[in-house]
Amino acid sequence: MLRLSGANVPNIILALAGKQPTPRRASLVTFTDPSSGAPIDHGLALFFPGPASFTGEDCAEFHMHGGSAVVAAMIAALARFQNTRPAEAGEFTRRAFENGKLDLTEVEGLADLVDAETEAQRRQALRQAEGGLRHKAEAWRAALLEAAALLEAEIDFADEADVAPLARQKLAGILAPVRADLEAALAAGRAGERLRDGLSVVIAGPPNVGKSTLLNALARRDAAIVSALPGTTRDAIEVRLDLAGVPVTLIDTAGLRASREPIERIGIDRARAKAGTADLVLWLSEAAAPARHEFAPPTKVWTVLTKIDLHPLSSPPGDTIVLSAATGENLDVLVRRLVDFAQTAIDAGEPALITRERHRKAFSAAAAALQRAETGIDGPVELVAEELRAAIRELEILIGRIDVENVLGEIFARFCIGK
Ligand SMILES: Nc1nc2c(ncn2[C@@H]2O[C@H](COP(=O)(O)OP(=O)(O)OP(=O)(O)O)[C@@H](O)[C@H]2O)c(=O)[nH]1
Ligand SMILES: [Mg+2]
Repeated sequence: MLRLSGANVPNIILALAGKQPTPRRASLVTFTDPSSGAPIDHGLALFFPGPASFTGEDCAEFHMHGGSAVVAAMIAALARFQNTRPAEAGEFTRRAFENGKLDLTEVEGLADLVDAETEAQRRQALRQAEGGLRHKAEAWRAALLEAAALLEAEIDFADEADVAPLARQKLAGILAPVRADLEAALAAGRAGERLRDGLSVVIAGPPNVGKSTLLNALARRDAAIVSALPGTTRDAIEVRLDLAGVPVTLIDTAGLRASREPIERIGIDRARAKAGTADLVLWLSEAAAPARHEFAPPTKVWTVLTKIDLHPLSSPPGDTIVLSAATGENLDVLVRRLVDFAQTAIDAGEPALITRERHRKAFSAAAAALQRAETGIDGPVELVAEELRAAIRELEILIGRIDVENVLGEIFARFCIGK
């Protein structure tokens, strides 16, 4: 499918498809090369007149048979029109943003929807792409603008003594609920960001205990080399898992031991670094030779004893997990606990509003400004007004009304061409 946007679209449809299709209806047409009059293909043409289109401009879609020669002929025909060029990555979405069809949080939601790997990610992204965050932010902004208007009235009528106390009371009644909403979203923790980014679980332990065997068993494929030689794994090996809708990166690492071998030592350093930033470390050692781990809080560590087919344990200590990656015994116990862990990590009670660090910054700066406004509410009116303006400004940065240039490039570059 070829997608077009811009003022030239009606001319191009007419020239290539021979007619102007009814808006938003698929029409069967013969695509023709305007320079030679020769047919290129039969297909469907759709016309979406602006401003009621995705980008807000006139848009078209040409659905053709997907052979590369067909597409090349269509692109060659298009290239002969003036002021027509291939889109850049994310350019359709960028135009939609610039034409006010989407706000910045909806653009981010759309980017996340395109990237979503799991059901839970898809639901979160769709909610945001449909304006879940935008509508809240706009409601807060409207309330704060109303509060600002009350303050303006007070500044204007400063000599009429009865305006002030009433207005201040009303003002506090507007600010407090907005701040409460912002703080509730902040208090929900990083669940939204965690779901967006996924969790990382590192498999660590001494050499030869079955780390790579466990990774392969959980990934259900031979992602890592397994051998009876200690020190087989050097580089960190990552596989993506979908644990009940939560994306999890499972990372197999080099066995930790004192080694003189320079390459192995690099691998061991990497293993420690990965474990240090992981959401969870699975510390593996053999049931026949349990080993202590070396990690300190806040690193979260689960102890796993392996190869219980060789060394059955009747009563494993505490909440130690005992399993055999080779026979699969108790693998289901580990998977259940991992699913619980993943779900707890992303469960904020209700759908998360904050899905990026950028949102978190805006929320906490706005909440802090409102807090200062409330504290000083009986003080000089100009100071209260200043804090209110700061809070409004943060919400406007959030929805992309102001101060967006520095984030736009980064966001749109991550879209693919045609989006
Ligand atoms: N019997 C038995 N053998 C296992 C089990 N898990 C792994 N092994 C064997 O133990 C040896 C080492 O397994 P790996 O998965 O390569 O161990 P590793 O911890 O990744 O080792 P390094 O990468 O060297 O640190 C291989 O011969 C595996 O077949 C198990 O649960 N039971
Ligand atoms: Mg290994």
